[in-house]
Amino acid sequence: MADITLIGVPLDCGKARQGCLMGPDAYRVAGLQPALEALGHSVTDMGNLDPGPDLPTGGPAHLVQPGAVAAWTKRLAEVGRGIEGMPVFMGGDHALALGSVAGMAQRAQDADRPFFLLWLDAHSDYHTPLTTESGNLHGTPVAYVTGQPGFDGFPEVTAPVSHGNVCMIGLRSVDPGERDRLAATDAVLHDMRRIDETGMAAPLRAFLDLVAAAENPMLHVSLDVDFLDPSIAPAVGTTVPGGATFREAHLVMELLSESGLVTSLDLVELNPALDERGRTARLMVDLTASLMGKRIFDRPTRGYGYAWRG
Ligand code: HAR
Ligand code: MN
Ligand code: MN
Ligand code: MN
Repeated sequence: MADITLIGVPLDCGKARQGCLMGPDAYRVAGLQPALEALGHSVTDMGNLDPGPDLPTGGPAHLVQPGAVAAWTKRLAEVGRGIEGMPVFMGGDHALALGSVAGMAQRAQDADRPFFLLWLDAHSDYHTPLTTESGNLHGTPVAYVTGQPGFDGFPEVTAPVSHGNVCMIGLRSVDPGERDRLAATDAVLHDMRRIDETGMAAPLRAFLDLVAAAENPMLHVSLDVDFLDPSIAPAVGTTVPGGATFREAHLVMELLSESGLVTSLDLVELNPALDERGRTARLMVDLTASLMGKRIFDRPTRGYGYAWRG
């Protein structure tokens, strides 16, 4: 059983549209803590973090609140690096991953463990401040944590994630300004067109095999609400049609659970102001529970064992 720390991250500065600051409380109202405790985990909610004053940053004038994002990045990286057990970063928009991932990668480096990143998202979030057209820094975390230039005034990335240890699943909105740079790396990229052909299981298993082959690995999962199809998860500002279905998303979580490899998690981009009677928040809670061991049956059942890898 895991020692889970819920970290409230009411970060809403990674884009112009407001609402993600309510995310942490929406997860609390939707029962994230009791759902995880019911599975036998010990869960502590450390409340909501405060980033402190903005940091002085540079970069193009159209960047949205770079000083606030930089302050959050510093705070989250410190908290992530220091946490024991498994942190769950309850966002907040995806700009929180600049700090959560940087912190977890640093913790891995401190412990001399290889670090892997699974990015579940419609977007590749590989812009830098120099390539983003929108100026929204929630579109930049993967570039930051892999050590790309252009993040003036942001904390130095002292444990850059290697592209070959990054896997993205769910992609269906990648801007020209990020596509070629990302495709030139050795990151593992599964867009929805490929998922249509292979399903979720084969590419995810291949990545998990890669992770498992490493010595004492750490695996951070960053789950963006818009990974999911908008028909089941409307509470996000950047919906893109053609996302993961209810069953595809659960399968991903169940495979991650069975792998036993996940060491930290982001829940990002939930905008409760856009939700329908809380159903997106509840789905995200249910997916997190599946990632943490919730199953339909808790042991192999007759006729099912042929595919069982638990
Ligand atoms: N690529 C677009 C931009 O930079 C949209 C980025 C949206 N990102 C998120 N997180 N919603 O994935 O503006
Ligand atoms: Mn994202
Ligand atoms: Mn997204
Ligand atoms: Mn690289």
